[in-house]
Amino acid sequence: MTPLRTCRMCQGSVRQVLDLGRQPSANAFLPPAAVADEVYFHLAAGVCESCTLLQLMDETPQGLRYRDSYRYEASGSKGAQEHFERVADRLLATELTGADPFIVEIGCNDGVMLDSIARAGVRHLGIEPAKGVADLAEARGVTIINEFFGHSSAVDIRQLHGAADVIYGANTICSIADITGLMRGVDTLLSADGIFVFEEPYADTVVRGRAFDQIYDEHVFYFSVRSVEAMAERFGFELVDVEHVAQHGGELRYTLARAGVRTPSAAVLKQWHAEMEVDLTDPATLQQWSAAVHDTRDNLVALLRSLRADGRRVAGYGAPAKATTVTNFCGIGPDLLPFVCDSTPGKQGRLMPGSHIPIVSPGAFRDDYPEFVVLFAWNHADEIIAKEQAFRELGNKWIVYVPEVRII
Ligand code: DWN
Ligand code: ZN
Repeated sequence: MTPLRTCRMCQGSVRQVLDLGRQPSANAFLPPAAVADEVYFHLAAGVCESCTLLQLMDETPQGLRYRDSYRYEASGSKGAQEHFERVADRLLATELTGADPFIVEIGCNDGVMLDSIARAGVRHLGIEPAKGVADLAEARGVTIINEFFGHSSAVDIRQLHGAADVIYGANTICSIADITGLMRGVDTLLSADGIFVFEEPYADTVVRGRAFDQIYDEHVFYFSVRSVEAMAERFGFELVDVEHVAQHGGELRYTLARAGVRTPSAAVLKQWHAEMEVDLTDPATLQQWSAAVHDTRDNLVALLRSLRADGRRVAGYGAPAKATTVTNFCGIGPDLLPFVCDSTPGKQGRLMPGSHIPIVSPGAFRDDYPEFVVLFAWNHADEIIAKEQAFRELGNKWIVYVPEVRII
């Protein structure tokens, strides 16, 4: 029988559509001496038959996800730095223009976006539950509080700082399982004509784009225009703009305002029609998705096994959260990939969650190039391939697996 759960947003019935098996918390990069602290859960995605929201069937507690072992630094790529600078510049030019504007970022990570806001002298507050990255944000001069966002924190912030003109989140709103607490918090904190802007993994990229590795414990939801419209309406808001973003393989940026306050852009209706045409809730589409994801697993494992059997030297590049899903779903451990390299200092010397593949620095990778490298950070492919030109010039090859397994 297909497993079911109650929708976290509308209390409708969520039907399981993809099972990715036993998985650890995706960003829990433990040192070798602490592997006994690894906590596992069941990773599976389902679709709500009422509001269409794609979501996890089970979740890990928030407190467990953002422990000291949380090592992701949002400023870790040139592409991300430029992207967040553009976001800040636009908000400064279009929204933060009043006498004393105020912006709040939910999950500001290492402050990569708020850094530009702080340098412009604009009042801001970052809310970041992961202590390690919150400290990095503070060190670069960003004002932060080290906690989770919810209704009670919104009440406190409003009392201390007043209403926010902009509430912003990037890849963080999808991780707040308590949608009611989130939206009540936004309602409390946002000014009468303010906007709530959030950019998040797009259900269409995950399903039809086959980016199944976006599914991990941090991402409780995979939004779409249809599900965000349902969410907005439920809490007295309206979706007034939608834009495509390409930092993590294909996200959507949603702008919500209080219902009736702003005129929705033409992009909202256009994207809504596009979604109706492909219908991501169609059981046949979802079955094909699950079959394609299992094919990817079989093809990737077969390729790595045959390379190893031929005595080829193989490794991984990047230890993103996405790689946790792939390695654990595929059963890829140090026998198939002896190491991965990653530029994040806080991940080096630690182990990939669950698979326990050691993480080394890119310098160690360059010292002795492997012949084949699985590009786990495939969303940064252009930047990485350009940076590692010498690797390819020597005849070595990259392996990618989204949308399907290929050697490039
Ligand atoms: O949604 C989320 C996004 C925003 O960030 C979070 N839940 C967690 C995280 O996801 P991710 O870990 O999949 O993000 P990235 O940006 O795809 O991670 C890339 C990884 O690759 C980082 O660990 C840094 C590393 N990297 C590298 O070693 N060399 C990246 C580049 C560009 C490089 O040149
Ligand atoms: Zn629902």
